[in-house]
Amino acid sequence: MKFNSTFRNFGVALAGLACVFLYAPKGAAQQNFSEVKPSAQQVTWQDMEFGVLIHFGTNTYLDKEVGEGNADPKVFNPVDFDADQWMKAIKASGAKYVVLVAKHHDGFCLWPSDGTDYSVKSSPWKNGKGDVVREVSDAARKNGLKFGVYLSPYDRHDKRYSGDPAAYDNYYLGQVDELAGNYGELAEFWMDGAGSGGHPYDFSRIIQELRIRQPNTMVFADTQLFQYADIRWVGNEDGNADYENWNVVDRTGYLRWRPAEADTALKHGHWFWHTDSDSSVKTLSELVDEYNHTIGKGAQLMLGVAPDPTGRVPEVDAARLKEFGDAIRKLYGHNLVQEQKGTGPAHAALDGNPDTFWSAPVGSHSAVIEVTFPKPVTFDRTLAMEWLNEGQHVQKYAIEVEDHGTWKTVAEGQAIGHKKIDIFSPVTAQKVRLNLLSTTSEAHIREFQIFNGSTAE
Ligand code: FUL
Repeated sequence: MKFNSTFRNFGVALAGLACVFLYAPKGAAQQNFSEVKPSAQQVTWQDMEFGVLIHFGTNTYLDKEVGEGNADPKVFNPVDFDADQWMKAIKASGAKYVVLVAKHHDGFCLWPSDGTDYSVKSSPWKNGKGDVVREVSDAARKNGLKFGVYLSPYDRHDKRYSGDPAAYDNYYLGQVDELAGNYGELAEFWMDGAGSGGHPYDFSRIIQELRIRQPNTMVFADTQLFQYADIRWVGNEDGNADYENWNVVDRTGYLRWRPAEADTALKHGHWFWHTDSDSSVKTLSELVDEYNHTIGKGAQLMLGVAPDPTGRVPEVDAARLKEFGDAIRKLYGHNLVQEQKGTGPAHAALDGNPDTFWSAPVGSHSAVIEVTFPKPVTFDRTLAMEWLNEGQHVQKYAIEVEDHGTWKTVAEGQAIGHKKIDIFSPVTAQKVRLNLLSTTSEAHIREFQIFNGSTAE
């Protein structure tokens, strides 16, 4: 079931302007789109590229997507709960971190929160002594995955939510303290309030508290959180950043670096497990397309995984996650620049190492990265990455191949950003180039890679 995700309202102007644009809200210093830079935390987060969002709770037992908040906690009883099995299944997909829905809109808490009894402590699971957040955070780190939480501000169970918003803020703040204080470093903190448009929250106090405990966490935003969040919603739940993806956006009058996150479920149309879950899993080719249209468009992919009522990731899902990880490793694991010994003067962009970058001459507004192979190679896609620490500078580029002495364009675009994958009909050439046609200042390119997906698929 699709639940009012449009609430996250994407009505904020994208700041992808193909020119240097001076911007100044009344009384503020002028801002320049091309000079806004990411924080160190945002750079680290963007490098993770791929996370998994886990939905599990009383909904899992009641065939529901969004509970009304009146489910009996006694229904929650995962008799075969195995967080390690979840993490192994997720790790195989290539994800770098997990975000656990610690409380969804139904208000049921997966940890023994002090502020309510509506939690695992009122369930028969482990005689009320269990803590899903503890087990998942431990298992994630043990399996080399970073950990984060989703704590829904919208709460359909707690009476204070509609009866006394200020008291509810205190309750919510207490939960932020528990999650931010007791489960180690949180890579991301989702405050997704889908369905609570218009409810007054004291977000400035809540965020201030969160930042004290978790200074490096990345806050995922809702419209009411534009001022505070570090990340923006991509605008749909279809696994598709279907526009030129600029990292700098207008946040109610101020330009900010707000990278896009594209959340989409492994299942068609639902985040929680349902009785028909085995048949709704996305196909491998749908998932690969989603990868290309999210990570391949410089956005973070946040894929939804739903453990079943026994407390395990279903075998069908685990198998698809592994197939997906294998397919991506195969598709993007054979960079022809390395394998076929392509060379060119922009060595640091051609070395297969995203930790090094090549810079165009200082002050330049265009540049070319050329690769020459010892003999012609066939390929159908390229991957480019900008070094973003100093901002996003490429504003127009083309992928070109040499054909009997003339350069022919096989793909073109505007934004490169963190990563850009361009896919086209297979072409055979000995010389290939990334032609940076327009850059706001000198370009910094981490990688230019070339692949033949037609043999990998
Ligand atoms: C949405 C929620 O309403 C869905 O239930 C789900 O949690 C998704 C990830 O975010 O806004």
